[in-house]
Amino acid sequence: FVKFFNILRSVWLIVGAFLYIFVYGAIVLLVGLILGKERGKRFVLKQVEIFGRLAFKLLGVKVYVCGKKLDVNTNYIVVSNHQSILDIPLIIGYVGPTPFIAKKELEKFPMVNVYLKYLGSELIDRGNVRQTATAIREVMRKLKEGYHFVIFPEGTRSPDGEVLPFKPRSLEIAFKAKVPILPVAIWGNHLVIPKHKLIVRGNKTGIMFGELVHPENFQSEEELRQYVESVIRQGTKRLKEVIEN
Ligand code: DD9
Repeated sequence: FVKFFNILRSVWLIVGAFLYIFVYGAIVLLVGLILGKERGKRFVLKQVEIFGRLAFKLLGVKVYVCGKKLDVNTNYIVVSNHQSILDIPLIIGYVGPTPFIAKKELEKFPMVNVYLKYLGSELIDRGNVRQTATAIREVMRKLKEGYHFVIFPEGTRSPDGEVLPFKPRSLEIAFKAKVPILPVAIWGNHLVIPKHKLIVRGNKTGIMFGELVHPENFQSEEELRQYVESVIRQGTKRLKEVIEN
């Protein structure tokens, strides 16, 4: 019976995601345009946040939240481990509709790419040094304007959920810009929708917010990166215990 239920949920994932993201997503953008700049933006961002939370409800997945969510007026960079395509809805739903620093390949996903841009995300072409430098400059500029960003420093989704070593220099932007880091640990999304699969399996996931980390307290990007990586690794272990008990 569980298998049959999961097959139904997997079909629902594809149909539901299409209807929500493409059909409702287009309506939301249109209404946003009609409402005008300020009201329109508020409306669209609210809908994005609602989408993030509703995605889990619609898939029948319970989300455990540990730690305190930050006041959105604080300037920070969210650093999170990466397990599944569900990490994006989890973050926009539970941290807020935040721009991402992500790989350029995400541009290939229709409508998702429109929303990523709408949020102010910067997509980085890792093979293109000039484009990367321009994107990083743009991130720095937006940070000064008070934007938040999300970074997945493992650079890819972990197939078994275990935190992969953070890529060298992945926290350089935070280190150089001296912007506080909000460590976010995710555990469970890889069991719900595993990497490279479009099936739905588990029914529990979790997100944990750590304490803000201040880059100026570290001598180098490497020291900062290792510290944040260990905080997030511990966070995933703690979440695993919470979810399993
Ligand atoms: C109201 C539909 C929102 C679809 C959001 C996709 C978000 C990707 C960042």
